[in-house]
Amino acid sequence: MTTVADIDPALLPSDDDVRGYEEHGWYLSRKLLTDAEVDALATASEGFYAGARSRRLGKRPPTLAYWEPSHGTVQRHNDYVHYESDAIAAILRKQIIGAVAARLARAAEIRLFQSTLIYKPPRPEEPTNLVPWHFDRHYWQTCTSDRMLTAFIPFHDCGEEMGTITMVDGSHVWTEFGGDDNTTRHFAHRDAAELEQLVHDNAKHNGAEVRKVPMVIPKGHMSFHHCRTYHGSGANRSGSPRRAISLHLQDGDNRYRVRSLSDGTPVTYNHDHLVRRTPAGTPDYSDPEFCPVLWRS
Ligand SMILES: O=C(O)CCC(=O)C(=O)O
Ligand SMILES: [Fe+2]
Repeated sequence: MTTVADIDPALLPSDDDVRGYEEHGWYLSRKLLTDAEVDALATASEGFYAGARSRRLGKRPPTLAYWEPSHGTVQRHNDYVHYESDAIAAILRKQIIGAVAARLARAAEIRLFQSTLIYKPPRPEEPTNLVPWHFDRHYWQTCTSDRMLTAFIPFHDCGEEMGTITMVDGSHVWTEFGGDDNTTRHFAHRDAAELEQLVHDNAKHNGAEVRKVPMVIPKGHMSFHHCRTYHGSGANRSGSPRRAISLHLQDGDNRYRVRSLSDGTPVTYNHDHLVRRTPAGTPDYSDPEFCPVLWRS
């Protein structure tokens, strides 16, 4: 663990940037990774797709996203890539990423929560490339924290033509309207038109407009979004694959909590099938094997 002294302060969000994040629900970082580090992520991801693993998950939890070559030319999602690839984890654990997140969330500690390797093939008509509007807190209902956040880390310059991640500005402060049991279901299993309507209904309910802001991310930079910020992304109209990692982060205070659907069915997160237990017998979201500390100030 390193300390504030080892961090270049020029790479951290300024006080104004932190206020901007609190107002808008997203933040575009400075250049946090060198070109060599970004290239190493791309190379490691190619190895991963070809089958290389440092270790494998002991079991497949029920809603694991896990692309395999037999799935073909669809959009690829691979959860727990920080667990299965040491080469990728080494870069995701770079101190500055956790330090930036800590400032944005005003947290003393940041732990990794999840990481997903993503690949959007350069196929403009590919329907699975579309990421419908959603916010990540819906998938994390068994978490106590409302301060969790995500870093979206492309492996190249990433702009609109590639179908970059797009934020609905300021939507993280909206009061939710029309939330139901379905919100826990991953966007890949939901109707995009219905989710588009839901975002407009929520804006209206809050007397707000839907302002969509595509994150134009230069190589080595990354965008951060609050766990209640609506976001999504469109087609990859460029001639190259859009490669990225979504690095989901939790503040040090985050813990497991019991949640149930309206019919009483317990909500689970994939971690609940993998992580160690706390002395109270609940899933431990600070299990260092799956949720390592990235930053502590
Ligand atoms: O791949 C994208 O464009 C969106 C990824 C996403 O939903 C996230 O980073 O939370
Ligand atoms: Fe997301």
